[in-house]
Amino acid sequence: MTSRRDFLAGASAITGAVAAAAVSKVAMAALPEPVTQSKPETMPPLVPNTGRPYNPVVTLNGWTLPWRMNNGVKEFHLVAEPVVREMAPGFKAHLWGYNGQSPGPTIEVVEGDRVRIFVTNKLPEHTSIHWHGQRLPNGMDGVGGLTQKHIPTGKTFVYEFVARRPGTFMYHPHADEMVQMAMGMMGFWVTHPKGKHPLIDEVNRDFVFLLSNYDVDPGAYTPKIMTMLDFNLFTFNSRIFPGIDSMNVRHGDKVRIRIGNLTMTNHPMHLHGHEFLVTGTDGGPTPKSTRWYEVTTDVAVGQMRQIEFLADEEGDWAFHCHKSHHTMNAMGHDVPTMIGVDHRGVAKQITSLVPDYMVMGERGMADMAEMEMPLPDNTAPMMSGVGPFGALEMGGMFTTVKVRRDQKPGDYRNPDWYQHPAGTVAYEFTGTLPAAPRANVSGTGSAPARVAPKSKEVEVQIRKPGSGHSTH
Ligand SMILES: [Cu+2]
Repeated sequence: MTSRRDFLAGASAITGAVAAAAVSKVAMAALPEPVTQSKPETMPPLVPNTGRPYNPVVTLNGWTLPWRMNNGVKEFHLVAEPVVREMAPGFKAHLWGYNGQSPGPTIEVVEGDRVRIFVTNKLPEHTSIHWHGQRLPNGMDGVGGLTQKHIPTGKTFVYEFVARRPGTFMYHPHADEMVQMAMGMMGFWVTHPKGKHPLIDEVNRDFVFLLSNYDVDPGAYTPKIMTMLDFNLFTFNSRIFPGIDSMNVRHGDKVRIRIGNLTMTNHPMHLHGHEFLVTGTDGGPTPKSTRWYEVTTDVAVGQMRQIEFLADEEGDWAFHCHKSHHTMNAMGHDVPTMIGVDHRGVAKQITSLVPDYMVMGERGMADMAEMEMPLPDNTAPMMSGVGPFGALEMGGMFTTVKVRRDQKPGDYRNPDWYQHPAGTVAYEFTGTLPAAPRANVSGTGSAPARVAPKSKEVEVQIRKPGSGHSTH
């Protein structure tokens, strides 16, 4: 949770660095001072104080990289380096990133800007940066070995190009990619339109984040880089719920959320309570004739999507990946399904050998969210987060969009939980339940089944939770 003081301290630290970088003429010939940020809180938008004006974005649990103007060129300094990223309170991962954090800082420029980016490599191996989605000279495309020499450890390379196309982009290494992206090297890039654009609307709030995945064993700190598909942490900007900040907006705001996917699988991103339009991809703004309302949009690997909606329903609205395994934290997947299995006999025998033995999953997994199970030193519970009505039973790629009437324009602070008007929350029915009429339990097919001569019907014995006796 971010206090206002943290917010202001963060904002002035960043703008202070910009001001300092804009002074000395001698310094202009040298590298721009690298700016570092290691706090995991969402930093307020970086309002541009030089160059063309624009409406800045907010990076979820991240920040925007300050620049300096040098003879009309926007100069940035990225430092590729090992970082410690707090993925959620109490859980830190040793990643690789840029300028103190994974993902790296967001870069914001304006269509037509000439951009010069100094990239210093402090990693133990060579690297490069590919500017995903940009129109640029081939030699600036950042593919190690193909369009440039790799950046050796300890060296600084310079990329320079004009941001020709407005839109939603990202950056990441194109050198030992499998390892470097599995370690968290990536960042967001937004090129704002230089004036009114027929396909790019002005919005009140503009949030950005990248999807990434990691495989960190409970108790460990470093991701397993050889994992191909079976990741155990699915993140927004290298954070997992409940470590992901909410997106706080004012009732009636037009909201844009930009998402890029650098994981190993697709993520159907789902918003509750509102419909949105997909207004752009990394290919640029979508033509209006191609837009239709959705509540879920799939973001495939290596894709970016920007969605827009009118936040006109008050409340705390879930926003998450719709793959249910992606809203969970570190867990083993080789657990058998135990629903309906009667453990009682086995549990008694095991308890005599392992006194702390706990029966799991007999009634589903919801108990896990409330279980006070001892965890290894450095990990996150599989699902956690406490809401106003109890355990949220969520982890990973989950957060909320909080829509409030009293959220001031430009205020991104986290309001308290939504106060539901009386009579608008689901409630318990306390009358008597009528006996349920039973339909015929046998199904039918489109053609008669050929029944093997000796087969007989098998029905699984289910013990109802808490009922203590077996029933059909
Ligand atoms: Cu997902």
